[in-house]
Amino acid sequence: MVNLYREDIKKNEVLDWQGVHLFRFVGSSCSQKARIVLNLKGVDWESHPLNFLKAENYTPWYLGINPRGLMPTLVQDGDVHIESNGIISYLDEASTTPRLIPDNQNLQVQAHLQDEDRLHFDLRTLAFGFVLARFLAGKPPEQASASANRFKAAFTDL
Ligand SMILES: N[C@@H](CCC(=O)N[C@@H](CS)C(=O)NCC(=O)O)C(=O)O
Repeated sequence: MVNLYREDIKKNEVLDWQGVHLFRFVGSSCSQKARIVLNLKGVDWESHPLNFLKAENYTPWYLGINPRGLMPTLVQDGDVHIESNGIISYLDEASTTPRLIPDNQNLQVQAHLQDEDRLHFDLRTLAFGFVLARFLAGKPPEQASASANRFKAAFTDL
């Protein structure tokens, strides 16, 4: 679990937020994991959608909350948590019903989550370096903009 130090949070207003808040992008698998667990656990949470196609995760405002500029970020009663696998493990421990990671399988599950995190990092490199870069940039300007719009439409907030 990565729980940021309060003095590292430059956007101090989130330190006063009450309840559960999730910064997320609709097409982000890491955000989806957190959303699935929040909903399975029946947590009442507030959604803060960010659009990474508009680089909203790299604004000074968001970087002041999550210096890595990645999603998801969970804010609970002013505490800021990053890293999706830490977030889902934390949420599972915070309320015991339903228990999604049984105690007697926790070590194995954490090992699988670590593998998944490493795999995700590799996939991100490939996706950003080859798929998205080609998709959005390697075309004539008019086509690039049409493609970008189609890509954006595919990720229209659900
Ligand atoms: N290890 C991090 C990875 C987070 C991550 O890479 N999130 C992606 C979405 S799945 C993201 O924010 N990408 C935006 C970017 O790389 O600019 C976690 O599990 O939370």
